[in-house]
Parts: sequence; structure tokens; C-alpha cells
Amino acid sequence: MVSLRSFFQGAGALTAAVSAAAVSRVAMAALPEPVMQSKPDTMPPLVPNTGRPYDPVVTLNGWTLPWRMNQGVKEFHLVAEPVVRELAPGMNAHLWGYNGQSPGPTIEVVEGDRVRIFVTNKLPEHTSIHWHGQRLPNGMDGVAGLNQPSIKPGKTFVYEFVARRPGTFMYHPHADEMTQMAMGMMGLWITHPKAKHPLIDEVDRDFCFLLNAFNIDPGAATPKIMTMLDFNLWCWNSRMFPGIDTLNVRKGDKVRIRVGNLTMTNHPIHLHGHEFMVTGTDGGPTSKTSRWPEVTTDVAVGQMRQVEFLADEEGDWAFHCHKSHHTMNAMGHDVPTMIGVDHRGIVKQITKLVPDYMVMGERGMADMGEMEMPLPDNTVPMMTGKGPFGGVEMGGMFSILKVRKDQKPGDYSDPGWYKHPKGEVAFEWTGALPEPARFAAEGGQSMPRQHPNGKTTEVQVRKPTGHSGH
Ligand SMILES: [Cu+2]
Repeated sequence: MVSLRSFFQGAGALTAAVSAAAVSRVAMAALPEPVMQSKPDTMPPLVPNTGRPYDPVVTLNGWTLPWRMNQGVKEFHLVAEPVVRELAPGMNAHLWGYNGQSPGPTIEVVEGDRVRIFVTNKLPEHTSIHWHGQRLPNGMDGVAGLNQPSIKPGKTFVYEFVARRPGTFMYHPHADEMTQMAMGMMGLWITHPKAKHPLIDEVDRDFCFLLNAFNIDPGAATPKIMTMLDFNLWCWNSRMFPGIDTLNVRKGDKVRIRVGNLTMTNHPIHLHGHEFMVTGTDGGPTSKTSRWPEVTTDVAVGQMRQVEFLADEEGDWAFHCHKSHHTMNAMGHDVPTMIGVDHRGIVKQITKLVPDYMVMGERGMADMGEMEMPLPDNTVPMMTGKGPFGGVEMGGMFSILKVRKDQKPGDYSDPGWYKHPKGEVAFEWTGALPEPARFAAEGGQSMPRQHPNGKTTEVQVRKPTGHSGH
């Protein structure tokens, strides 16, 4: 087996070895050596040195699977196997994936390519691979039992088809799907256009990732596979904030981001500071007349969205799922809302019984971000991340688009925090605060109440006025 790191560093040494070997008839019959990846790093774009040329994508916290050309056929080797994936620094999950990682490697081909994928099953149970969104012969569609016998443990199957349609696709098992997808088995597939395409623009940066979710109890490492809705770890490519790499671009770059959803719920993906167009789905490129500007696009379950924008505003722009519970790490949902509850007195009484008792959420939950609460092993805080101005109180599906005028073309490295021009950061008002003025037309309703003399509930509003009362 070949490690991906040595593949990139070896400047195509693998490909050289493989093409030399491909001369012999015996070697031609042999399986391509599977390339493995042991780290969750965002690998540089894999510029094709065999086959037809294309502009490669960058998989966020992922990589593209190298291939070998065999008599005009592009051959890949996927190995389905148990893997250890670092979800974020401090938390490793025991997942199932492909070639050492979850998600598996991205597969990149060109429209019209003849493709052969060897799939070796090193899982304890049978599997198959469905090539989501592809036009292919029915027997290559990968639904175990329906289109093919399942791939038993230890066996290798071969899928062969022509990548007929350019676009953004994915792959995942279609055998004991609930278990295998809950365990992290999935990957991206990009088919690049073979020539200039009227609906597919050339871009300067092309990012892709999958939305996935796990339910792992704090302190545990293996996902609970029976969970249907109450997942607690919301990931992009099996990484969660602060473990998700930033998307680093040069000011003026045309940027494409491809997102696929293999969770059990929808994710409104939101970009700050720019507007984008949805230029494609897993059904193909959208027509020009169907496009309108958005800053959030909902990616429903089993869907893919391809968005494009001009990165023309410098800065560090938040990029995240807009469901606020999806920008949190492991948390309980059955905690009562404590905002405005006056704990004075009660706390004293409770601490007599429970000396470590701590009030949570009396002023909101922001204290959670700063709290140095003892955590079980192998987990990360619910809200975390330290920005240049303090805690960002995020988790899960959150990253940053970094736009810099001095980022070099093709440089994907993190440029550090944005240095704001003088006078362009929100600042504290230190002058006098005027009394609130009441709006003249305040009040009113669309219809009179049915029982005009009914009781009105009195609501007491407690506003924070400093901490002198504590
Ligand atoms: Cu979400």
C-alpha cells in the first residue's frame, strides 16, 4: 500500500511504477495498488499527469484518489475498511470508510472517461457502492440484491462504466445503508467537462465537501448507528469546527464550492459577505435563466448543490450551516432554558448538598464557550474556537472563507487572521445613552380580541444592569 503523503511528495513515483508495471501482461491483470491516507489534512489539488487534462478540485479535509491508466481505462482501487478519523483535535472516532479515511477519497474523472473501479471489502459485513447521480448501466448502479450480489467480506468487485455526464456526484454503500452511512462510508465524485461547456464556467478555486453527522456519546468513539434524528456531531467531511480547514482564496478569484448532503436532515449553507449562484445540482448544471443570487442555499437530504461567486471582499468571512444547533458540538437537548431565572438563594441551598453545583445558562449560553469545564476523554467543547477578538462560540458545521489580495494563485495555505483597515471594525460607544423614544404607532393588532375584558398576563422582564446585585 502507498501512503498519499509519499504519493504527493514522490512527484508521481507511484504512477511511474504503475505505468512501468502495466507493460507486463501479468501486471495488467493485477489490481492497482490502493493508495491510503492516514491524516485528515486538506491535500493540494491532484494535477492529472495521465489521462485527459482538467482543473482539479480541492476536497476540504480530504484528497483525490490517484488512478492508473490501463489501455485507455482509468482504474481506481477503493478499499472499504474500518478507519480512525480525527473529527477535531482531541477527538478520534472509530468509523468505517475507504482507503484509510472517512469520507473516502474524491474520485475525479473527465466526461467520456472509461472508468474501472475495484472495490475491496475489508469490513466485517457485506457492502456495495452506489454511484449517486451517474448515468450508467443498470447492473453497475450498486444496489445490493437489486443490481448485483453484495460484496462479501474479503472479496473484490469491479465496476465499469463511462462517465457520461459532467457534474458533482457522490458514492456510498447501498447495502445495510443505515449502518454503513452512520459509520461514515461515503465519498465525492467529480466528472469534469471534456471541453468548454456553456453552463460550466472555469473557476480559480474549486472546493468540495460532504455534509455528514454522527451520534457519538461524549467519551465514546463509535457512532450509535440506530440514531434517526438526534445526531450530536455535525460535520463537513467528517470534521467539525474547529477542525474544519478554512477556504483560502485570492481576492478576485472566481470560486466554486460543491456540497453534498448525506445526513438525515437539511442544511441551509450560508456564506457571509458575498452572494452566490447555484450553478449545479447532482442532476447537472442549472440553466442560466434559472439562477438568482443567494447567500444561503438549502441542501436537502441526498442532494448536492454547486455554488459560485466572485470573492471580491477581503476579510475572514464566516461560512456555516444556518441551523444554530448544527454549529454546536456534542450537547444535550433536554436542558431547560434558564435565561432570566434568578438563582440567588437556590444555589446556596444546592451547594450544601452538591458542592460542585454550577449555574448554567442564567445569562444565556455564551459562558459555555469560556468555561473550563472538565470534559470526558475524547470529546471537544460544545462551543469553542478562539478568534482574534475572543471566543467565537461555534462548533460543528462552521468554517471561514479567507479572502486576501496577496494570496498567491494556487496557494491554499492559511494566511492567518485578517488585518482590518483602520476604522473598519465595530467599536464601543462610550458617549451618553439617550432614553428610548416610543414609536408613535406602537401597538395595535389585526382584529379586536374576542373577550376584550379577559385577563392580561403580566410578564416581568429582568434586564441585566451590571452585577452589583449578585
Ligand atoms: Cu445543518
